[in-house]
Amino acid sequence: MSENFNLNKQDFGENFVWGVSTAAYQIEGAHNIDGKGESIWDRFASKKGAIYNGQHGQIACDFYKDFEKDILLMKEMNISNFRFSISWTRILPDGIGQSNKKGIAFYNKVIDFCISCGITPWVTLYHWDLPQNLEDKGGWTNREILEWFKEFVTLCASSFGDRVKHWMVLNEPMVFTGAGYFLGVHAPGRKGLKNFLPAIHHATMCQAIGGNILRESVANAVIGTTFSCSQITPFSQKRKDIIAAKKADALLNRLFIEPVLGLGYPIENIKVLKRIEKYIHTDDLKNIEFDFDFIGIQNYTREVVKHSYTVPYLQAKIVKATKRKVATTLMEWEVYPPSINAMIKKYNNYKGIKKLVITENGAAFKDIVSNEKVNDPKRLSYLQNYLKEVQRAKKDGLEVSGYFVWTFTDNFEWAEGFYPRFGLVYVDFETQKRTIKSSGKWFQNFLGVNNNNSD
Ligand code: GCO
Repeated sequence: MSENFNLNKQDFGENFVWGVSTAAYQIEGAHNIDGKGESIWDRFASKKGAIYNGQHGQIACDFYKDFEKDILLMKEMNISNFRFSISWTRILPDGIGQSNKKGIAFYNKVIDFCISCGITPWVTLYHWDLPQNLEDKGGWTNREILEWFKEFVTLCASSFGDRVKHWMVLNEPMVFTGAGYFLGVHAPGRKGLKNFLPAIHHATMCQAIGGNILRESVANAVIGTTFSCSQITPFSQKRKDIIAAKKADALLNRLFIEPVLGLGYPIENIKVLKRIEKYIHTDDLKNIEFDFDFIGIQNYTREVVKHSYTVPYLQAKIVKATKRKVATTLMEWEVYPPSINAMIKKYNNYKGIKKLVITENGAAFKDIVSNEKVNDPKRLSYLQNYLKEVQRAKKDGLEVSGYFVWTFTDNFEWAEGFYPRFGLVYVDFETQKRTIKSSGKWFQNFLGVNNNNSD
């Protein structure tokens, strides 16, 4: 178990990639500056009751204005890989058609500044901020998104591909389709299977579409895409709970990766998924496959799952960590380091995956500034214990090539607003002042042992 050995950077190997992850809407602010168009998150955040305390990302961390300050701080903290996303409406205000020079110039400045600081940019194409204009035409439920997405990716590849070599096509399709098009708790706030199923299929198609465009147009591209994943434990050893856990695993962990690998959708485990066939055109299941250079997995917690007659379609429900009385983060997610190890194992078992990178892991806890310091022992031990599990996977000979902390600075945590702070660096959102937390200082020292870069 994690306690039995010390964390040792050397054990991860010289080529292991260390970094931090962010997303455009969560940090940039400048929501309507320099020609940026409206995204579904701009619109959603303006709806009453959608976000905690009526908050929004109009300013967020002000990264748009002050990106140099944060990138310099990254450099100071020995962080050599920076994952960020491109805001679609900053470079294509209506999602399609006329591009916006100022938006493209912004990302060029960010990329060039990273490179001048010795930091490798890792770009996520889509981190949830769909153009509102495209949502008005049906968004992810409209098959035309395949064409819209092509246009967006082509512009990104031609604008940034000469310097950006590390790409991720989508961020967590399960979350943006599930929370955004089934539960309605994230933008665009739509609900039900009739939205969810087409959104799933089109997002899965876009993974491959994006991959193919990057492959054709960016020389020496290292192409990935990312998935949320959590270890699923059945509540009891009763047959019903075991079946419920299998269904949850199929939905939360397998739905988006398996079609890419040519394994199709996990319809056997989730009967209602059969209805997705309505949206599948001839050749789709062939065109949905793509040979990614790496798969990004994002793990925070595990879920305990139990049978339930009342949950439609799945007959399975999550037994909340708070109910189980286990240690949790501010998101009420269980702190459970073995989950990351189990996920590394799980994804290692797929034949078609060449490389795995942990593209997100981290925790929100209550932070208090005192004497210009933020002492955050819970986050520190969370990160250390999860990292030990990554190290253990490495020692066991499993493939895992990198680790990105979610996240660099505290930022806008979607429907939860600014309340959950995930950063290595504290942000005072009134003054935009940054204070490196003790976890951040620890990470800085850990990375400083001997500097390395991405491959
Ligand atoms: C995610 C997102 C992040 C979240 C983080 C914490 O991929 O879910 O990338 O935007 O902020 O996961 O919830």
